Amino acid sequence: MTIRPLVILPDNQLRLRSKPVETFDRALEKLVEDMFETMYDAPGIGLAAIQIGVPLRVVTMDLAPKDEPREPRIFVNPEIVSRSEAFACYEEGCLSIPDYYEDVERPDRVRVAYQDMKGARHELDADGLMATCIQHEIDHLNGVLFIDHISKLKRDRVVKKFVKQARRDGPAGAKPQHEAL
Ligand code: GNR
Ligand code: NI
Repeated sequence: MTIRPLVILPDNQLRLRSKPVETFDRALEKLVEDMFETMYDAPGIGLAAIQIGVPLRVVTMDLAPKDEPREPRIFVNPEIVSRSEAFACYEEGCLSIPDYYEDVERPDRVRVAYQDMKGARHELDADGLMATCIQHEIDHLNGVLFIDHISKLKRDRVVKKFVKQARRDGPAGAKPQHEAL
């Protein structure tokens, strides 16, 4: 198991449409293990594979409160099959847009179809934080970020800030991982 570097705004990988998983093999298990290790380390409540640079339709999630037993969930090829008419507002954040939080409105409840690690099909009704999180993650699989759901003024401001930061940091890999080296 490996903690993998997170893909951060404005990296164009975040705009890719991830491909469906077709083979439920050991490589998929390894990907999911790395996703959980990276997500728990961050820490985050959800992760899409593209956030570690893998353009496959795989999502990990754990909504258990800190200090409670872990409740790891895996969604392979998740799809929203129905949405409530009612909307709810949650303050969202994203591991690919560190330290930025903003209110986002989304359908309050969704029904999600997905596959498990063996390829078996399931459906799940999600509400509350789970509904917010699974919609945020499915957006990632389609190259959509939560800042796409906020005002253009706020979005432009946060993108500009991350573009500047990326210029200061230089191209990824141009620098040793540890400043001391
Ligand atoms: O850790 C995360 N918290 C969060 C809070 C509110 C709404 C969505 C999320 S998902 C986020 C992790 C992440 O970036 N997943 O893609
Ligand atoms: Ni995110």
